[in-house]
Amino acid sequence: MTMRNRFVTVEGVEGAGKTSAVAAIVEWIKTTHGAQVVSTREPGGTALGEDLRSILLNHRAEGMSSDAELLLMFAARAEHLQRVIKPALVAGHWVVCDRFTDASFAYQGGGRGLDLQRIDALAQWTHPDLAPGLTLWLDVPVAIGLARAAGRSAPDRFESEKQTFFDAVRNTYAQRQAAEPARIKRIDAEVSITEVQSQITQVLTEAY
Ligand code: Z5A
Repeated sequence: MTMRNRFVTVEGVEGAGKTSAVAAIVEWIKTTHGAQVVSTREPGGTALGEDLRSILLNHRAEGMSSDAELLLMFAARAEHLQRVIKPALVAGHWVVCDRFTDASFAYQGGGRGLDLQRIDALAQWTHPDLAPGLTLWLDVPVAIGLARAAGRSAPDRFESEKQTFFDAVRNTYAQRQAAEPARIKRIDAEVSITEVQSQITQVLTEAY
């Protein structure tokens, strides 16, 4: 088996539990490998990326075209890769990222219905030489995720989408997991946080 890189990403629909998963992964890396970990997120992770995140998540009276949304996601990603992700990996650190390119396939491809080949072209453009070593897909039925996330704060532009949008997002994650089972590991995220964390630990232990 080829050695995995130290770039770990976490994916899932809204309310899947990515926040506590990222914390558990960071803790596992520090305890098990005693290594430095950069914990980051997309869209975001840089000053420009966080500005783009606000633009992407805030409601806009005139809406946003799906192409503009996709390109802004990849603009944020290009900055993130160059300023944060690649330098950290080159320095031998681990990088744990809350969402990455799989989210563009799931949301802009599955959710918005954009051509997956066009998304792949952008992925090849921005990171032809880098893919996550491991991706943890926290899989939860959409209704449960939405119920967990409800009432946190006023819904942003994505959170205001309908259940059918998130069903398409979830289906796309499932297709990607089926196509790349060695990289993308499904975690049953419907169970308690403790049980989710023990699955995560098991996957990490097997992978690294
Ligand atoms: N997006 C995109 O479209 N294309 C892209 O390329 C990228 C992103 C990179 C922002 O992402 C939006 O950007 C996102 C997709 C889009 N929009 N949506 N939806 P984000 O990841 O920052 O935003 P988010 O998906 O809204 O994150 P989230 O709702 O915070 O999800 P989460 O991190 O998975 O949820 P959580 O905060 O960890 O958990 C939610 C609640 O559930 C919380 O109260 C927990 O305590 C609780 N919870 C968690 N796990 C459990 C379990 N196992 N049992 C019971 N309760 C639980």
